[in-house]
Amino acid sequence: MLPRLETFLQSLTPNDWIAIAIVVLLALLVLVAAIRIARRRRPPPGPPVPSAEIERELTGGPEALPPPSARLPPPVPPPERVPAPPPRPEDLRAAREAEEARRKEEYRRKKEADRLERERRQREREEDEARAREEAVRATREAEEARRRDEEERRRRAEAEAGKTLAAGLEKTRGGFMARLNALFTGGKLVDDGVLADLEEVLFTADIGVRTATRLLESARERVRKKELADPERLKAALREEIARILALDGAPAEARPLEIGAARPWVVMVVGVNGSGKTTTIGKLAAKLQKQGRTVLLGAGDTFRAAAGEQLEIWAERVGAPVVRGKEGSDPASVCFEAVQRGAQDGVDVVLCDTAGRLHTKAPLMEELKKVKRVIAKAAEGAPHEVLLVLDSTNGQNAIAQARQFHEALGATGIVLTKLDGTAKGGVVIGICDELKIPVRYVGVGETVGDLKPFAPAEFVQALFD
Ligand SMILES: Nc1nc2c(ncn2[C@@H]2O[C@H](COP(=O)(O)OP(=O)(O)OP(=O)(O)O)[C@@H](O)[C@H]2O)c(=O)[nH]1
Ligand SMILES: [Mg+2]
Repeated sequence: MLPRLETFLQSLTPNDWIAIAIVVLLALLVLVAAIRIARRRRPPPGPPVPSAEIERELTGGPEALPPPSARLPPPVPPPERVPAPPPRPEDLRAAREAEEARRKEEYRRKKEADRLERERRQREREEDEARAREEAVRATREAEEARRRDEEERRRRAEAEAGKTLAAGLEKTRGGFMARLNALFTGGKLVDDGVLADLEEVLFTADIGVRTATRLLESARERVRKKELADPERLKAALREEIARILALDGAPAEARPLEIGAARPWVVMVVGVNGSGKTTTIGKLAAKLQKQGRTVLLGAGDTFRAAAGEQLEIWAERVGAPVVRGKEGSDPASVCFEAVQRGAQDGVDVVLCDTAGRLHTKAPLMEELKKVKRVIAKAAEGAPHEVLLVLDSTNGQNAIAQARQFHEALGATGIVLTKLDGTAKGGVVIGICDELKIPVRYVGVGETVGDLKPFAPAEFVQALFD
């Protein structure tokens, strides 16, 4: 074999060798080109290939991989473009119809959605309107209720301010003593001894006091005897006249004589009476009245017997907006009144109303204590007290007359307030008081509210009793 190869090699001409060299060179070039193509088509990077392996691949080592052309998948030829066949007219029509149907459906759905939305909005609007209507109805109802409450409150306040009428306050007396008196004069019966005996009984049980009852009866008897009054109506008129005369203190004007505020400042009013007769309440009502007339008022809490008395006066003071001078519980009532008058003078107040106790905690008798208060007040301001107002509870009937006498003797009352006429049938007591004491009744109390203190006008009083 070798000798043959030798002879073959020797037989080669230089041109053959050149040809062989060219062939080898070409082969090498093809190999390099193949490697490059293989690299370009390599799959996405995987785990790094060890450099030794690459070496092997290049050098064609013992485990040389098959040529790259063999390892790589053959390149995918681009899809061959098949020209679409021209659409058929029926397909075109079907597509158009389908598109149209789709649009119609879409339109229908949109319309339906719009309709539902419109309905929803309408419903909401209606609900809103119904709510607004309900709200308006409620607001109107509430406004109406508030208006009615306001009106009721105003009416109540106006009523309280105006108070009961005298006739309403005298309702019980009219139904008691006066009803019995009036009954004597009905039926057209001529006045005889029988009628006079009945009149006597009515008068003596009418809480007007024995003295006054006797006076009225004697006057009636006298006129019947003189044949002046055989007609019961005339007897009634004569009685009415006589009562009016007594209430007007025998000749004084029949108009009201309420508290008069003189020139002195402060004008000091000392209010006295037994416990529970209505002193503190009367002071409150009076303060309201005076303030309404434009007077400035100061209250002196001279009832130091119990704390509640001072508090009660303070409540009234607050209600009418008047200042109050208070002492400690148990302190000397005279010194509290003194301080009140002094404060009134310093502050330029028009009227000082001094409350006093109806019962005392000291051993001193009430009258002595009140006399002392009066004396001390006199030291605080010249001429004071300018009025000693005696408050009498009409429900006490004839006892009120006895009290009036006692207080008047001790303190020299200058005016009387007869309270609680609304709660008693013993209103006739006022006739006895006027007849016996000849002190003007300034006011009558016909209830507990601020307007229930009425100036006492004899003519009006008689009318309220008889008519
Ligand atoms: N119905 C009615 N009650 C009245 C009247 N005046 C006073 N009262 C009531 O009588 C009660 C006693 O009244 P007060 O003012 O506390 O009597 P007071 O004289 O100050 O009594 P003391 O402080 O205890 O001495 C209270 O409940 C008042 O509301 C009136 O004219 N009519
Ligand atoms: Mg009191």
